[in-house]
Amino acid sequence: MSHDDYPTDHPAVVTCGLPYANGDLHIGHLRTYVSGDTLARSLRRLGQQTAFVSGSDMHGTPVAVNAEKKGVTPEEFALEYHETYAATFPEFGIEFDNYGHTHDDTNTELTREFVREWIENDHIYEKEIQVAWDPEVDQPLPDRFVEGTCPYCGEKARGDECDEGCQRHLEPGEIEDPVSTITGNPAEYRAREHEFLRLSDFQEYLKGFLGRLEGTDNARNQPKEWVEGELQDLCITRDMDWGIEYPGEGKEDLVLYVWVDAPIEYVASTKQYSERVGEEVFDWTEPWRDGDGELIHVIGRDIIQHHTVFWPSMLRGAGYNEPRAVMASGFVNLDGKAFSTSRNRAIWADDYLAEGFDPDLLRYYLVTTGGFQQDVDFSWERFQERVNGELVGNFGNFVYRSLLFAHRNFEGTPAADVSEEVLAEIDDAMEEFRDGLNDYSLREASQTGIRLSRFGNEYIQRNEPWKLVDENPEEAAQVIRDCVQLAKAAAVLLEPILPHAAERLWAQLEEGGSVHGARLKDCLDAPPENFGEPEALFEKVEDERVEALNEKLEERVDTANADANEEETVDDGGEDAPEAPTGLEPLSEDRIGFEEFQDLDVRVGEIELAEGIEGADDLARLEVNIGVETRQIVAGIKRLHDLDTLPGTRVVILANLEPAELFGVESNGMLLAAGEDADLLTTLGDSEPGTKIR
Ligand code: B3M
Ligand code: ZN
Repeated sequence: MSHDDYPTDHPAVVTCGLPYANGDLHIGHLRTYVSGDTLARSLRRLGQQTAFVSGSDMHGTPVAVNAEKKGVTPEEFALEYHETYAATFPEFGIEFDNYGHTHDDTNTELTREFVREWIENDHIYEKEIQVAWDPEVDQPLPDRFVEGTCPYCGEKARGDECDEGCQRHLEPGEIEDPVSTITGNPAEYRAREHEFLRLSDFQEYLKGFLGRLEGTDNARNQPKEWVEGELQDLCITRDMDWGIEYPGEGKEDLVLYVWVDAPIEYVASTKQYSERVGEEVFDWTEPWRDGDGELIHVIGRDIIQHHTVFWPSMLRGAGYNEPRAVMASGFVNLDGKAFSTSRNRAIWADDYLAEGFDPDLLRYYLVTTGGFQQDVDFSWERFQERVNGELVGNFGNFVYRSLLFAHRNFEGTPAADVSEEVLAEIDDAMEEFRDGLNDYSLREASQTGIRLSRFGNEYIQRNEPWKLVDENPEEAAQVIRDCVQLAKAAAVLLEPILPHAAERLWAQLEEGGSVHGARLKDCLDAPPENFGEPEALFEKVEDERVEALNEKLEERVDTANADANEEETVDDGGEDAPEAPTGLEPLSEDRIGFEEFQDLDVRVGEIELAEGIEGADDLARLEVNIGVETRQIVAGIKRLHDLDTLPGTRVVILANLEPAELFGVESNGMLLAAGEDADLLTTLGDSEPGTKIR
């Protein structure tokens, strides 16, 4: 079966993977949501009826573990993040038709209905399995409460996912060398009864499904190997309090595995949307169950298996429709390295907004830098380059000069017909937009407007209307008429990716209605006869700004590093990785010789002066007397210690560390301190400053 091209006559649902409500949003998260939003807006542009939905993922150990660390209930913890996410998305122009959460009544009821359907259709069985157990606290260790080694690729893994290696889902009991993340003890095993969804019932179906599935290649190809081999059944229950209770008789002590109720939120969220706008406007049952429709999932590439193996089986087992497409994006890296949220090495959504940047700039960067499946590298330099080159220099420059010329010389759109050449150019762009979308290439679709404005700039250069106004006013009118049309077409084509800028341009053209409701064919509609003086659409990002942003980032990372030791925790681009057991780093396997230790020149020092570094949130400048001399040392302790009380304190210094510059101040040595609070090391007796430590 092959699908009709977009736009189809049936309603579409675009969903985005649900963010775990367990930490702050960074631009790695935003890549999925900006892409989903751009896709939904683009489909509407084509005239496809589209609902765009998502919600917060409230359950499971990703939330429970972090709530426990913070000492609050998972519900309280998750709800707070849910509220923050719901408020943050619109700030980036990510406008869900409905944004719910997995703990609300709609999802709770619908999830239990799904499970009842599976039971009724005989896809569920019960089995005794060995679950990881922490003997010290005497409790089961589901999912992220246990860490160990992936049995498939040998990488370090979490209880239910090989997040740093092959990205596979792991079933309870599969992980090797399990260690409790609560106490750090090796886990033991206990026998427990659990419920399973028999995935083997769907094996043949899944092979056919993958053949029909549209979207990105990775989503089709990666799961092939899994469905060709033996499919393991999915344990759908957990020994936990936090989650949706299993609906079967006498099973009240079990909750559903988070990956059961999470994707069902896609359906529940659409249902809430229908209930709000009325079924005559959008009937959720049509795409999801009773009729036809297009279900498109936008996700990160780490959760392909969940969306192409588990989810279609879950849908089919309950009599629901299957997804038409899965678009799985790469991650966002920072200067070539994965984000590390625990190291504060990330660009946070809030920080970006606090800088006062136009959200469209980031949208543009995230969607058009590199292919969808590739990881995208973020650096402020590249951000500046893309913004200044393409948005300011190309698109912004073209519309500004066109509209200004039109306003000054014609008080708006000159009375003339659009030339054949320009009409053909716009037609091509519209076609490429449609094709790009049908290929699931948001980058292609989004670049069409940019290409039009590049053409427009050349067109102006070539025709030199500033000369024509005097020499041949009619021809000048023609050229400018063409340019105003190109500008309007660019607004229509770029609205999905640059909704705010498109809105500004629409207002400058004094167009009626909203650019958000425009259709592709409006690219060819005549703009208003009169409009006022335009303003620049974008601001240039200056070099000094980039320098300052880099310094801020460096400072944050330095501070975080100063608090932690050398082990690199790499985050999965999603939520924070759980801390090592008991919060302690595992002991280093690598022994060093005494000579190597002797290479370290560690000395007693006495702080003579401690002051905050202006403009740096966390850094302090210290002068430390180490007997032979007084050293200037920069340390990330500004917020952790009362600096005024420090002079006179004896501390321990690594004296032969290479000098480094932190926030413009040279640091000549390192202050030794323990833990995240930077507990300063000192001496028990009264060794004099300069005494060597051995
Ligand atoms: N909450 C986040 C992730 O693993 C997870 C997605 C659920 S989508 C149904 O990326
Ligand atoms: Zn693995």
